[in-house]
Amino acid sequence: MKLDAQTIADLATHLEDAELKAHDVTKITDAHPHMDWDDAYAIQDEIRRRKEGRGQRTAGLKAGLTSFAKMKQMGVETPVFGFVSDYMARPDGGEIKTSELIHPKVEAEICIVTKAALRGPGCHVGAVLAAVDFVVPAVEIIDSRYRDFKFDLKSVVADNTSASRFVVGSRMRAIDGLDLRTLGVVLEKNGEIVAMAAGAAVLGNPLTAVAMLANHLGARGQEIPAGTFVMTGGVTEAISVQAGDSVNVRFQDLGSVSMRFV
Ligand code: 0L1
Ligand code: MG
Repeated sequence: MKLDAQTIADLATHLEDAELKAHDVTKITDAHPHMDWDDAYAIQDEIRRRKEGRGQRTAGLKAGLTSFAKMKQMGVETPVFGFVSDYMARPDGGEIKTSELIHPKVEAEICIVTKAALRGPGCHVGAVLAAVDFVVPAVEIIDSRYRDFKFDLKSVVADNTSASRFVVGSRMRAIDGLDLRTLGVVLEKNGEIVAMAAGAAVLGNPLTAVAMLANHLGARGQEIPAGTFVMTGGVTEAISVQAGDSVNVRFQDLGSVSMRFV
């Protein structure tokens, strides 16, 4: 690690303030060009500790930048990992206040809930298949705290991978009988189709993102506990939204997830 404990704490306050007060900041690597990946995840961990210290429960884990479209959109090749908190959840069909956000975008995500713990190294799709309790659809609303989306990956990791809001669908399905690779997703904004993809867009199989998350945590002496909601990453590029927009995402075999931005 290159940053000391005080700098990590200060940067966590800086980025969480930006999230909670919905104001943008410049990327933190401008002032800390030598920070490394451990520093970036330590800042994210500190943000999580602060939220949990205030009684906000961690509602799930997320993988981001896992689809080819999203990697191309952001010009990156590595997935990143973060978390979502309970206060970020919004009901299916509900409203999302844009006044609480900076420049939101939506992502359609195939998600799972685990029934057994997953721990790397060596976690693979077979182990994930055995540990899936059920599959659910969701839409993640990401909201990078960085001005004009000018960031690099370490800055994004420290900023909890732009996590901001999420909406989980109401239909859950057992994994046997579903092929997540061929599961089609159609994203509509204001009644028009703006993006579509199949699950294979996420690293060939969304479950690969779960295995990568388990291996990432395993390298840090952690695991994905049983009963964890895991978001595997947007299947398409992220779509910008603003007040007045409505979004409806149709997931083959999993129903629809919708929301209105007000
Ligand atoms: O969920 C994600 O794909 C993370 C995205 C992080 C970068 C961004 O804000 O687009
Ligand atoms: Mg996402």
